Amino acid sequence: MARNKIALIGSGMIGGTLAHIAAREELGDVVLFDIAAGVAKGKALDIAEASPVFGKDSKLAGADDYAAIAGADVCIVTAGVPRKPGMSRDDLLGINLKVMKAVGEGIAKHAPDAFVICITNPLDAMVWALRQFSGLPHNKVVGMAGVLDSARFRHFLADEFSVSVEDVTAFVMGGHGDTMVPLLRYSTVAGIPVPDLIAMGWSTDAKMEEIVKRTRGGGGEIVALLGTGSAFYAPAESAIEMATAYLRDKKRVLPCAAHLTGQFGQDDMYVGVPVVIGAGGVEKVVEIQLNAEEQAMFDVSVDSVKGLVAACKALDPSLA
Ligand code: A3D
Repeated sequence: MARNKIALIGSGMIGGTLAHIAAREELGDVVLFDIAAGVAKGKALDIAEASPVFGKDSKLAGADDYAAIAGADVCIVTAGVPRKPGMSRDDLLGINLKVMKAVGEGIAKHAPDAFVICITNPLDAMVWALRQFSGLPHNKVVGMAGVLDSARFRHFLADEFSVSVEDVTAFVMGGHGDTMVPLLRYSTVAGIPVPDLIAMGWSTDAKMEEIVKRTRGGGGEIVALLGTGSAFYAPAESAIEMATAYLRDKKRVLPCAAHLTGQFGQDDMYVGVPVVIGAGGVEKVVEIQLNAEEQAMFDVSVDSVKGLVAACKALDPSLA
C-alpha cells in the first residue's frame, strides 16, 4: 500500500515540529515547503538523519516549488508570520492574507484532493480566505485552533483537579481569539460534568473563572514568555491529531474551525465548533445545544471573526 503524503506549507517553528511528529508517528512521507528553501531542506535533512535513531521509515524532503506537494493527501498550512509580544493575532491579517492567496493557488494546482488544515493566524479568517483562494470543497478545508484551545483548557482543569489529562474532556468554541468560548458545562472528568465537580467541592466557581480566562489568553501567555514567536509544540500536536483522524478515518469528534451553513445561526462562516473528522474530511458539524449565556458569548466571538472576514474582503476585492 502506498504511503500517505503529508505536505507542510511553512517550515518554521510549527512546520518543523509537525515534520518531526509526522515522521516519528510514521504518518506518511513528508514534504516541507517554504519560501526559505534552505530552512525547508535543512529541517527535512535533519529529521531524516534522526530517523535511523528513532527507527521509522518516512521519507522527508524540503522544497520551495509547489510542484513538490503534488498528490499530497494532507496539507498543513503554517506559512506566514506569527505574532510578537504586544501584537494581537488580528495584526497579522494583512501580511498573512497575501500568503494565503499564494498557498491557496499552489494547493489548488498541485494537491486539489488534499485535506487541508490551516493554522496560520488570524485563524478563522485565514481558513475562510484559504478556502476561497483554493476553491477546494468546504469539507476538505478546516482550521486548527479548537483542539489547541481545548488542550490548554484540559491541561488547566487536570492540574486543578489533580487528575490525569487523559480523563479530562473539554472543549472551546468560537473564534480563535480572546472572545473564544470555553464551555464548562460540556467539560468533564471521566464523564462527570465540571458543575457537578464544583458541587462536590472539588473546586470553586471563582477558580473555574480563572481557568476560563487563562485559556482565553493561553496563546498570549506563551508569546509573552518566549519573547519571540508563538506556541509551536501544542499547535503541532493538535494538527497532527486532526490529520490522523482524516488519514485513519477515525471519526474523531474535535473542535475545529469548520464551514457553517446555517448551524448555530451562522452562514458561510468558518468558526470553531465540534465536528466529526473522518475519511470524508469534515463529515458532520455537531450542533450542540447552547444555553442563552453560551449562545451570547458565541455570537460575540463570531462577530469578531465577521469583522476580520470583512477586512479580508476590503483588502482583496477578489474575495468580496
Ligand atoms: P514561523 O516559525 O515564523 O514559520 C512561518 C514560516 O512561514 C516561515 O518559515 C516563513 O519563511 C514561511 N513563509 C512565509 N511566507 C510564506 C509563503 N508565502 N509561502 C511559504 N512559506 C512562507 O511561525 P510559526 O510556525 O510559529 O507559526 C506559523 C503561523 O501559525 C503563524 O501565523 C502563527 O500566528 C500561527 N499560529 C496559530 C495557532 C493557532 O492555534 C491557530 C497557534 C500558534 C501559531
